[in-house]
Amino acid sequence: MRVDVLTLFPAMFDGPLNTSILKRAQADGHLDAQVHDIRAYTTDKHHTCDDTPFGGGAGMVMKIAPLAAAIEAISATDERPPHVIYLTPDGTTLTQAIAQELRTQPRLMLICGHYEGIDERVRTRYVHQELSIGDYVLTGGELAALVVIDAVTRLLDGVISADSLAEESHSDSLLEYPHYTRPAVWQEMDIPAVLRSGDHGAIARWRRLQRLERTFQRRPDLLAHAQLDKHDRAFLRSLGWHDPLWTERPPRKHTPKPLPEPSSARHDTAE
Ligand code: 6GU
Repeated sequence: MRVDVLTLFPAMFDGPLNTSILKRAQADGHLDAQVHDIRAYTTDKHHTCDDTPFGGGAGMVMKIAPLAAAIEAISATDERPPHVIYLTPDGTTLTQAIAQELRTQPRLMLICGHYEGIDERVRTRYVHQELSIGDYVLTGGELAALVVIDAVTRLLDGVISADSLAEESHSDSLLEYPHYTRPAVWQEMDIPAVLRSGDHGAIARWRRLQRLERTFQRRPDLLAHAQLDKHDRAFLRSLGWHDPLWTERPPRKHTPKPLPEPSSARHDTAE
């Protein structure tokens, strides 16, 4: 996947893109990340990228010309048209499902806003999708763009083992089970005995129940989207969960149907 980032602060990407999995994904050819300085697309001698808002008000707005020139010039460097995303606190909140959708795009272009935002006409003309990373305000879109790059890159084929992705939090709307490694006893704290039993069936059942219990305790809202079988549901009900599919019916009373009248009786009163 190719990702072009448009920013006024390219240095913010240096550390994250050159560390750990994002670094390896690029070295292995899964990710081609290119960070572009919007200021390089200005034409005035002061390299102006912002201006005061029409109508007045606080703060500055990112000018249309440098951004539009950057979007068009960078788009044209590859025959694949990019899926253009603007990072903004008023966008759709990023979820694992959105990351899964973005993973299928051959090319993304991430536009990072600063100041009070960008000229609305850039959004109207060029932007396909607007994303936020949560309900709080950052100084700009750069950290959000890095969050998108990280969440999507780890889903690209070959970047992370399929096993690691299978049971992680949010992949199936359940949180993860707790993990332990050696030593088995640390400062008198033991690990759950079942994990040392060698009984793989029992371990899998324990982990499933841990995932269900954690999700119920910490993020009960997620349970509405999870695939739950009847055993999962019974366990969650035992914890106090209100099962939307469970209706406690009073035992049905057996009321015998009245016997049909003899046909002769009906014929007799027919006229
Ligand atoms: Cl995408 N940008 C800014 N400036 N703040 C944010 C955000 C984005 N997402 C959450 N807060």
